Amino acid sequence: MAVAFRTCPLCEATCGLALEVDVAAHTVTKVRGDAEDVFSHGFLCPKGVSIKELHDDPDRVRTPLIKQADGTFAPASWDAAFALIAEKLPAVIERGGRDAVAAYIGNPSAHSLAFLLYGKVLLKALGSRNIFSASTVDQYPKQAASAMLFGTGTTIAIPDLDRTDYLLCLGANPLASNGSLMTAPDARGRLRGIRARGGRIVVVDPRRSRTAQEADAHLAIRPGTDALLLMALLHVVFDEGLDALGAAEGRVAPEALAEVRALVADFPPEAVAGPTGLDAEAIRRTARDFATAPSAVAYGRIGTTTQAFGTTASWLIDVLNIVTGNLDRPGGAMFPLPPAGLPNAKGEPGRGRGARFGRWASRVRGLGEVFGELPVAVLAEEIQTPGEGQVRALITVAGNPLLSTPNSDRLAAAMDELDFMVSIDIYVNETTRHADVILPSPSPLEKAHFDLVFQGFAVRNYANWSPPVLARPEGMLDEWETVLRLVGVVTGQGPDADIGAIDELVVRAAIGKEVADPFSPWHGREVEEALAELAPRTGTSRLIDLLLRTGPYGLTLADLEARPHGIDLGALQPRLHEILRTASGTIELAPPMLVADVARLHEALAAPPAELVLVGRRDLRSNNSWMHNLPLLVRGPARCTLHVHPDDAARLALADGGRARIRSRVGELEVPVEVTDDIRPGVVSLPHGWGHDQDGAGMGVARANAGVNSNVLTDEDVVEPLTGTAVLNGIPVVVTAVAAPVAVAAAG
Ligand SMILES: Nc1nc2c(c(=O)[nH]1)N[C@H]1C(S)=C(S)[C@@H](COP(=O)(O)OP(=O)(O)OC[C@H]3O[C@@H](n4cnc5c(=O)[nH]c(N)nc54)[C@H](O)[C@@H]3O)O[C@H]1N2
Ligand SMILES: Nc1nc2c(c(=O)[nH]1)N[C@H]1C(S)=C(S)[C@@H](COP(=O)(O)OP(=O)(O)OC[C@H]3O[C@@H](n4cnc5c(=O)[nH]c(N)nc54)[C@H](O)[C@@H]3O)O[C@H]1N2
Ligand code: SF4
Ligand SMILES: [Mo]
Repeated sequence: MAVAFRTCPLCEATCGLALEVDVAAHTVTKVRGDAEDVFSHGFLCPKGVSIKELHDDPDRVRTPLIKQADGTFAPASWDAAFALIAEKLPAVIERGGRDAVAAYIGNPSAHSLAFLLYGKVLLKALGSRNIFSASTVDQYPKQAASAMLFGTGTTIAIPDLDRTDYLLCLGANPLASNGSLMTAPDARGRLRGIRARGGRIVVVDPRRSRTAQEADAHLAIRPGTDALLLMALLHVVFDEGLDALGAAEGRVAPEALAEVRALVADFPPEAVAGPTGLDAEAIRRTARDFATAPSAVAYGRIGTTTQAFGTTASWLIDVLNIVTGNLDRPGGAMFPLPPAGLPNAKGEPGRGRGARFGRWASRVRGLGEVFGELPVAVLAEEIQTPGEGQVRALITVAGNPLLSTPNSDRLAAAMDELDFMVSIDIYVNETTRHADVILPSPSPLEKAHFDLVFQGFAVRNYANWSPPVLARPEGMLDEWETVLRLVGVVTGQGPDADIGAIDELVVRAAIGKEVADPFSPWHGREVEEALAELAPRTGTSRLIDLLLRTGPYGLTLADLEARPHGIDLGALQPRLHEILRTASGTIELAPPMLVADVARLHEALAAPPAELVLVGRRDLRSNNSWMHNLPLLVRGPARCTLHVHPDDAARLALADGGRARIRSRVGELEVPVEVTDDIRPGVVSLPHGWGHDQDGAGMGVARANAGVNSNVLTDEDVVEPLTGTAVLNGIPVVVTAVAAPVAVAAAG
């Protein structure tokens, strides 16, 4: 039996898989971790194993589907599907202008070569301001803060996990999530490594998460108050003279440092203890330990970004790293150097234009643009509010916004009002059931893979390319071909544009940029000659070859093809001298937008906390909303339960295993209750991505394990003001007991 090696595309950890392939049966028979993978060394999680079930899933969409008059879907040819799209989409643009077509780009697109390389070609061709993505229910606060500090939104300081002596982990649970904005296969092993070499881990989380259970200390913070805690940590660092810029010395303007020092003066531990629910002495001790550790790194994720102070908390995390001398040093927060595509490894080192936000605003609520997108929290109102620029059509790409974005019920109603919707997806699910046309993607085993994004966020520099494990079935388009056919439609070339010609334009433009860039190794070359060097490749592999050749290591795709277990490019190296792209050429330690937001923190000091708030959580065997159709991952006790502290359970008369009604401003749900002291009093937790009981979705296993959709409760009007990112943690809720039914109806 042949064994193929492939990077797992299912989360950010990028583990190497060793797959036993049965070509005749068009499947894999066994999934193991690739022991020789240069980065993951054989690590594998249950999701990686389930890639076989995903490939084999009978519910996975394998042909284009067209919605019939009775609301059901019928299989269709690609030509018929594109003919319908070419009939409907340009007509919407004709009637309502370019902004009338919105696009929503979901999370798996960050793992898809096609969407990474050609997605922006499509969005540019669309020319709509109504571009949305999962990033505004996720990491844009972190990217915005990074862009303000360092100059680009992808210049993210990553924890040097394998060398640090002290990890302060806020609002992240890498033992369940396998790490995010910190690509680190076997996060648990790497965390254990910190303690094994005598280091410390401190977790800040309203729940005693799996990561907190393995830490030296757990600070059970009140949701949404991390920025206050960080201000207090910084207060102690400055107050006790523990500050030292280290590698950042000379790259931070003295006035900016003075400004930060002045800002934190008002936030001594005693002032934040009440609002954060933490002990002032514990805060002081944490600050001292952090600042005096041989190396230390603060790291924050979902719990710090999708909350009321997302951008400000993300900023303060890096400020803490910077003023304790932990930026850009081994064991601290460092900047990866991936083999291809990272903007801070291109162009003139150390200089740039910085980031700009709010170049335009959403039509109805006036929320500002971030990285070329509008916050997805406004999507429903942009569909439902009449007037010029009203959204009348929607394209979704690898996204399930009806389970992922706030106030799902309103968005579902809005989707029903659209004139036309097309989804590129592998399932008929809660979102795509609203589409008029669904265009499938190949299974993950049928397409090439290269982590253009996540190699740039990794705790070690490496390169890895995966060719398709199985050939695409007859007639199935590759994802990039689908995208380019859509480009053809929206640029008026009709349903069967010459995608080879469009691809040629794309690669020529990319080469053109390189030859014009004095800092590119291809500067001054002839376009034709460079193009010939990439032949005979086309599509995604040609563009990756181009990015590798012009990248910092001068690799070629052939080099990677010859190394199926990847190429180790070594531990992270200091890069501060070259990564900055701010207008000043310094680290902008005190960006005006963030300094201004400190006023809100003062208000937060005085605000009375809500009696009961809702937060989310992740479970190792799930992946946002879309892997609940795989038997391997859903078996065992139901996981979509409401975690409630015993004190709250007693107060609210909730019983473990009983049911509760949970209400927010926008919606209500009935949920099973799990009483646990792993959550702090005053906080309840429900995972997102469930609620698979919608008629018209075609996911049998998921339906049998439906759970409830926590985003029925999250509020589209409550966004983090700097990026418009939805506040998904810290939602005020009211929970009441549901009386046990007197007579139990037949189980169904
Ligand atoms: N309350 C709450 N809400 C949250 C979060 C939270 O913590 N709490 N987390 C947020 C975060 S971090 C994220 S990233 C978002 C995710 O939000 P989304 O990206 O909208 O949702 P996913 O659940 O990732 O859905 C992915 C979709 O892509 C499809 N898909 C999978 N693989 C492929 C493929 O190869 N090709 C194509 N074309 N389609 C594919 C799946 O079928 C599914 O429809 O949810 C956010 N929502
Ligand atoms: N198994 C699995 N892995 C995944 C995913 C998945 O759905 N399942 N999703 C992937 C995606 S898209 C992402 S973005 C990453 C996310 O990666 P992580 O951020 O590591 O994911 P979570 O497990 O949601 O951890 C967030 C933690 O924040 C805590 N929290 C909530 N509110 C607050 C708060 O106000 N302050 C603090 N300090 N903590 C708070 C929660 O209790 C939770 O433990 O995971 C990725 N990996
Ligand atoms: S940790 Fe992530 S990348 Fe690794 S096997 Fe699991 S899902 Fe795949
Ligand atoms: Mo995410």
